[in-house]
Amino acid sequence: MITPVYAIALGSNRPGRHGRPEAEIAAALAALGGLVAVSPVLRTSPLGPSKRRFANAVALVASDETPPALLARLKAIERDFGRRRGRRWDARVMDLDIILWSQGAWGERGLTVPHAAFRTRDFVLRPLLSVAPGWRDPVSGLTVRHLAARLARR
Ligand code: PH2
Ligand code: MG
Ligand code: MG
Repeated sequence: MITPVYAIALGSNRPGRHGRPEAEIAAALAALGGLVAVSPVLRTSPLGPSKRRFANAVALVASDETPPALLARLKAIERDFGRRRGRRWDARVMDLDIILWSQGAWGERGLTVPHAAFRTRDFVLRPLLSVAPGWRDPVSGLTVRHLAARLARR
């Protein structure tokens, strides 16, 4: 059987032990493993209360893990990278979010895949567009290309 693929969004706006946010992203990609494709790393303006700019990227990762199992591994990587608990949307060394799963939608155990907000986030859609333009969102029925064009028009 073909291994399922996840689209994972990476974000960093605090330096950590690997260095600047771009270096944190590179180290997190290595920690993820199973890389099928990686977008360029973009510098983006913060959405929300944090004042520091972000480095953002999207990776396609091949994995047999269920969404909750992958989420637990992502949280462990975030902790290992020095992410602190605290205010929601505070500056963070590493944020790893599950955006899409090739097996479709998941909505159990407090985890929603596709990511509930990815359709309106430029810092997710732009890097996602560069690695998976034809991926169809199972909820809206629209491709990433269509979602990105729609957001750019707003
Ligand atoms: N992540 C957030 C909130 N705001 N802004 C940018 N530019 N990039 C992010 O990754 C980001 C954000 C919460 O996870
Ligand atoms: Mg996030
Ligand atoms: Mg997150």
